[in-house]
Amino acid sequence: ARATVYGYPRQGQQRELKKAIEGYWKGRVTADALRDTGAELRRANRRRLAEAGVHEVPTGDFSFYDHVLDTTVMVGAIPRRHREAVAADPLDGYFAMARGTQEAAPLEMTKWFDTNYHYLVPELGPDTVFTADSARQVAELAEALGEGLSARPVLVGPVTYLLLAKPAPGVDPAFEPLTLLDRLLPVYAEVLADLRAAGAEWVQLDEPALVQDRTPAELNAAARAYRDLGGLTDRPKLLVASYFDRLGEALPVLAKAPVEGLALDFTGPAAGNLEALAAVGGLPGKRLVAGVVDGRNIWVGDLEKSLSVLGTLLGLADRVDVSASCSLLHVPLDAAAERDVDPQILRWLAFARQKTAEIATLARGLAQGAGAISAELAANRADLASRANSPITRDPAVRARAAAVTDADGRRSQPYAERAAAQRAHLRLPLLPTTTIGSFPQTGELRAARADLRAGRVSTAGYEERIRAEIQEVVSFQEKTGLDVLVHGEPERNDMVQYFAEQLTGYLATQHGWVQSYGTRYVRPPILAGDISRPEPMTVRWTSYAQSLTGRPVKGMLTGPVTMLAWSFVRDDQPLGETARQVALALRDEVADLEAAGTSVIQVDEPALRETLPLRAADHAGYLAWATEAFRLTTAGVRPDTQIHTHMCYAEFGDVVQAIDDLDADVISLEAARSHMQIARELAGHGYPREAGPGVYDIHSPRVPSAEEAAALLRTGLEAIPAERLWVNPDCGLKTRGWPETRASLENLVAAARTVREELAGS
Ligand code: THG
Ligand code: ZN
Repeated sequence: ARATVYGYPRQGQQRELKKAIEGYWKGRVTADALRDTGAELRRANRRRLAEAGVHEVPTGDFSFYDHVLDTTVMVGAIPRRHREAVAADPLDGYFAMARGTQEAAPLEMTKWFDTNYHYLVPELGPDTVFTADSARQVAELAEALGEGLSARPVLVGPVTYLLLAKPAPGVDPAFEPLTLLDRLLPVYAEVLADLRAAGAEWVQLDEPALVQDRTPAELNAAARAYRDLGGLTDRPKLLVASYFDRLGEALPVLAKAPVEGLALDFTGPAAGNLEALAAVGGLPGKRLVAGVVDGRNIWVGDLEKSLSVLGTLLGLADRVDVSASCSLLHVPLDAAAERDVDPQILRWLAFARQKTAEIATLARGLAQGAGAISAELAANRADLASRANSPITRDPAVRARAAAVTDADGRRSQPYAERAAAQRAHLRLPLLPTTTIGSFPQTGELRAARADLRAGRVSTAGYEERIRAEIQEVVSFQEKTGLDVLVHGEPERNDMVQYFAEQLTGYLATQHGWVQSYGTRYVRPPILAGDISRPEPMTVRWTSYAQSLTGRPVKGMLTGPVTMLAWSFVRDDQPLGETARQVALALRDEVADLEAAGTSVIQVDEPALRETLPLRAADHAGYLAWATEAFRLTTAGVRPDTQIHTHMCYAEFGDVVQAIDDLDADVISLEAARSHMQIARELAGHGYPREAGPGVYDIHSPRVPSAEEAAALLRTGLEAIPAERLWVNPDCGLKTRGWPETRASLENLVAAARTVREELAGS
């Protein structure tokens, strides 16, 4: 058995890649220097992998921005508006597609399946002409072969590429990119021939789109694709890889295809692949690459359990190799770099480097028997026992409280209609009340103040003085502008998850645990390591301070339990719902403290509610049940006259409208400006009974909407939602905006509300 992986983190231990690329954009780094940095990072990764005992290293997984964009280049599907730039300078043209230029908009970005990585969406149409450009893949293979390594190029497969694409601008929105398959396959054939000529024995084609629910036509397309590619004579051996979930009805399709190997995920929701594989009679005559090490979470795996799965698989294929469930792109580089993590806890953690070692150990155990890895198995057993028996993962008080939760804890004390009347009497807001989503511009000075605090250049008292001054400014601006429900502006918060994670017991922060979010942007997801409790209030001080400055209501601002989980590494030793419940109970106490401190409006943001939806429809109900329970547990303990808000963005919500309804929040604000209030119509169509604020100001660009434009969107909103239940707000928080456009936009937003109120009064 051999050890292999499908991909490795690209950034380097000090995020050298980010620095080089952003330096190149600023003109401080030459193209040659950037290419050298890339080559050096690839060489270092290959060396790491080989030293850890990986027998077959991946190539082509590296990227200066995104591997789907690299595939777009490989198949020549450059959008028309970028062709000139790409022809003039391929590197600058590549970044132009990723980031846009004055003249040409970038490709749209969206989530890579249910990970927190974002890819650039290919734009295709009936006129798309594909042409093969295998240069990058060939060159990166040559680098590895030149070092005497056994290497396997990794490509996004043709079916997944087309299923991830969307109709190009100007193309009929009903156009289905998959209809281009027959045109795309010859291009893949050419790339495969080039890679064979360059010395590839195997090529991996990634088809994660096949783990989603697929129509018979889509499954037929997959069958055709691999019949055609398998039937080529001038090609390397083909390994078709799937990950993130079980293959389901696509498993028999791929098992029958004339390819030499399949790579399957056997972790988490994909564990069902084991039984399904036995049910189709295994993969006689084929190579199976078994993803038994969780490639997207950060826990040390159970080696004995994995070895037993591998043993079962031995009987189901011609040859079994060992890998992670997916590319290691989705985990940080090296747990050993964490200096501030309790050494006890550090033993529970495996980042990319540690996972690679696990894979190599398992391959050795599979090839030579468990006896050959007895020392590793013993150490692993001790690490797992340390985690299972630690007071960190077993806090009796937290467990007792979670076990005592009843349905009543998740129910408001009065039905919506009654509480709405109580809230109206208590808050006395005008028709079409105006508000913002929570954050105000995070200026360079604020970030510098935080850096100064961390570095000890400023005292805590000095820092807090600075935060209070900022809150004062934000509150006075909102009063002057005439907003109705104010916010404190969140100047004290870095990231909306990290801020809370730092204050909750059981949560762990990392120093170097960067994971690519998109392009040169990274996040450092905190780790839900133990049972969660809240030693003291987290936000009350700042909200109360803001409230002390004004007679208007100030909204309390919290990040909801589902988003806390979605943007963290989660526990794998208990169901997600249980972790969500613990987080919810901690947040419930914060809600109670805010209310007790005189906060009448409390917003609990859940931007990740939609994006966390499982890949398979069969799993949706189970997810939505714990997700809504956690939100309700967070919010339902308040008085009837306390108004609960929530906010969602980043997604189309059409398929979770019922879940949004089930949250039973009094008011929801949603991203809507770019889709011209589509969500307002969807809520109305569903019969949504509560208040809503579909955004009338698109905060994703510095453009200032005119008052007339915002008023027009409001009038559109009024066609779906009656005035008594319509709020006026931007699409999302203002953290990334500058002050000048924020000022002008909010003034226009308030003017629009006033205009439409007058129209309503006069009609
Ligand atoms: N917080 C967390 N996860 C997220 C988002 C978030 N996932 C989804 C989405 N939002 C991702 N969006 C971004 C936006 C900006 C950046 C990263 C992800 C970013 N990162 C800085 C960088 O790489 O330079 C580093 C920021 C830092 O210092 O922490 O700009 O809002 N948790
Ligand atoms: Zn938002």
